[in-house]
Amino acid sequence: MAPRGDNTLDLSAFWMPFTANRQYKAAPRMLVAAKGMYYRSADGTEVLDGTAGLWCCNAGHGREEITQAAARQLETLDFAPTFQMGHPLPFEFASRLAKLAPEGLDRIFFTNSGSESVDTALKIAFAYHRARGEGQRTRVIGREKGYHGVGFGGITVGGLVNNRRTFPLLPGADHLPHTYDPSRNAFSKGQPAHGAELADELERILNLHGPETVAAVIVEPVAGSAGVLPPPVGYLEKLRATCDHYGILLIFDEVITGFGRLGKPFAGQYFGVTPDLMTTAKGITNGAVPMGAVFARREVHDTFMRGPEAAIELLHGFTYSGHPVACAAGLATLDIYERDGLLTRAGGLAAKFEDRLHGLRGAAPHIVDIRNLGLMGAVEMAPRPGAVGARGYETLVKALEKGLLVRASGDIIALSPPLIVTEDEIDKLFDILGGVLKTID
Ligand code: PXG
Ligand code: PLP
Repeated sequence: MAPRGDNTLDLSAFWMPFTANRQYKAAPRMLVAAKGMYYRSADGTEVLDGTAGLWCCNAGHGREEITQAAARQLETLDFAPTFQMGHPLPFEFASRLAKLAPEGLDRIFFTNSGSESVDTALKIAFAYHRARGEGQRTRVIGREKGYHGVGFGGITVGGLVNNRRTFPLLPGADHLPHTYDPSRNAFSKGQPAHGAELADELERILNLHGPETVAAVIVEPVAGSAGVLPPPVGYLEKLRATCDHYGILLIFDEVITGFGRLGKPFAGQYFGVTPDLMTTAKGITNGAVPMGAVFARREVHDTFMRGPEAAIELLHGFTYSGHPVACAAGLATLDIYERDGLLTRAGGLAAKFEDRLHGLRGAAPHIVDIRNLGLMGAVEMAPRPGAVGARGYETLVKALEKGLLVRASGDIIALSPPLIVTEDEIDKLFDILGGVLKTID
């Protein structure tokens, strides 16, 4: 597929993120436009977006209100500092977000990405304990198979070995075991029945290190990048109870699950488990402008507000924390989410999505597991002997040829369509994917 429909584009200078650069550049796949549920590729093919971009375009593409709001904001106030200065937009946006947030998480720190949100949340956790006179709490606990972005904090608590092994990490971290257990849970619909006891491992880890040395536990309520792993029934509740018992902050990383993916604004609300800190990004602006946010329980925030009033309470922030254009895009995004009921819409589509997803079982060879919750789903294939990831990659390429964008990570195909998806489009998505999977040898 020729980029831009011609061969004049030089691909060499852009060092692509999380990409096999040489493989890609030898056979580039370019998207050049997007509207609603569809991308258009360079050769003019309409491509159904099965992944909301990279899990971020929850209201679909090219939303006029967001475009207009961002353009107007650029004309009115392109940039203004938020360090010891202010402009109205982040105050307005934070107030709006606070109304959607899980009970009590109404203090909001803006970042520019999920990775920045995660590193910000970890820093808040350390500083919070220090402000309370418990500066010895310097450890953080993540989970195997977790993905928390690519900052040093995020890879330290993350649990995907390939993202970690190359780099030095923060000291003192430890990890809960992952909850992937195909021997008991393969082809579970929704939350798996088995594995709540894996949360008891937290107690063991805390006793190994001394619970008074641990600042925070961070997990994705549903692991996304690892290939959609919903939590076992009762698991998150146990983590919450253990953290409460030892005065440890529980952080939910909702970069993917936030903004309606499970049929509630946030996964904490879906599961009825409220964290102390919540990290978000992606859907906060519908993917249109980079932005992230950390939501803090008010008591965590207020702990910082006790020193001298002239002192900066948290020595942390980004040039673009609360960027006017991002806030304008975010406010317009919330208008759409609320007007069109998108933050709860996944609830009404989840059963149809689940039916069609699990209908792939037996319809194609090599499928060893299927998992889903809300409008998140994954199909896992056994690796081809000696070629881990080949089946996943071939599925991605063939699906694209048939006009469907899916996400391949290893031999797992992940799906997370925009929350505007219709039942007919769900049918189309699975018709195409089913046809492709049949051809994968
Ligand atoms: N936390 C979680 C739970 C994420 O899913 C991040 C942090 C980092 O966000 P940024 O904005 O820094 O990328 C993420 C990002 C995939 C995929 O297909 C997942 C992400 C990003 C790109 C691809 O699995 N998640
Ligand atoms: N590096 C240098 C030299 C800087 O001056 C700054 C910000 O002023 C940064 C990094 C951090 O950039 P940002 O605030 O966009 O994260």
